[in-house]
Amino acid sequence: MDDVRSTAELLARARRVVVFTGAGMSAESGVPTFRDDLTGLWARFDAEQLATPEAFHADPDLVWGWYEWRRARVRRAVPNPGHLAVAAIEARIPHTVVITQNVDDLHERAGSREPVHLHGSLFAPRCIGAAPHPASVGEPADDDGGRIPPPRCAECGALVRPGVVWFGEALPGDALSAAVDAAARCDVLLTVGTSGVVYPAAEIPRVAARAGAAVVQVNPEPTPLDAVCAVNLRGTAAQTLPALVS
Ligand code: BJW
Repeated sequence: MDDVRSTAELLARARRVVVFTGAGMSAESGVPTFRDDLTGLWARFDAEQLATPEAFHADPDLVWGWYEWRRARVRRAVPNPGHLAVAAIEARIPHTVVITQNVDDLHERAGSREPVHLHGSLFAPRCIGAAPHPASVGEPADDDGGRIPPPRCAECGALVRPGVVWFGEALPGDALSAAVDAAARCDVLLTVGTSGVVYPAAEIPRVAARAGAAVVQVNPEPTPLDAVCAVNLRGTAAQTLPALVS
């Protein structure tokens, strides 16, 4: 029996499933990954200048402009058959938890109920004031990533920042504990489209494996998670995931 068919059978028997996703999940929707050669964001942009709190303090207009460009790109993207297959898994297996590192909203738009966003969201900007609170901003600028001054918070006048988790920042505590809890209790964890190099998120498949779950990876390339996985399906999300629920 091939690995896709045996994984489909594993899923059909599972009672608690976690789907853990990374940037490769949305690649076939046209949203760039971070670390792929040539097309990855970090091949073209400097993470240190764009994705750290220090970068925002040093040059808020550069950082805000870059995130506005990304927000506009995601708004134009549509969920791919992989996102739809994840929502189908959820519909079939009620105790399914989708945990994503992605800051896009493609799981939600595909019908996933309440994905756990470990690294925040492009659509939840927040104020950097002393008591940080959500902030609303207007329609995204549809430009090429030039400098755009961030808006000021209507409540307290402080700068508004992207609602994502930058390097060196703690993950949202409620999201991380929900993710660890779901991973520790699942029968099957599917890890899809992540390089598995960014911590603490990369611990999630390991938590599931240590607790005895079957961990299955969907990724066209090998990753450090290969060793943790019972099955490695070497294909893309949009091609492989629909075959697991057909
Ligand atoms: C396909 C496909 C297709 C392609 N189908 N697949 C040394 C050792 C260990 C840790 C550290 C260390 N030095 C520093 C750290 C900590 C650091 C870290 O892990 N760094 C490593 C890079 C070394 N982590 C942190 O800083 C975290 N915070 C933290 O540790 O806090 C501690 C703390 C505690 C208490 C108080 C204060 C602090 C925070 C990490 C935040 C990560 N942020 C980013 C940016 C988010 C905002 C934004 O979008 O701009 O999150 S970085 C980026 O990486 C993004 C992603 O969510 C994350 C993971 O990337 P992902 O999703 O795996 O994408 P890629 O591109 O890496 O991989 C894509 C994969 O898809 C590839 O495998 C492809 O093959 C595959 N693929 N097409 C399926 N069609």
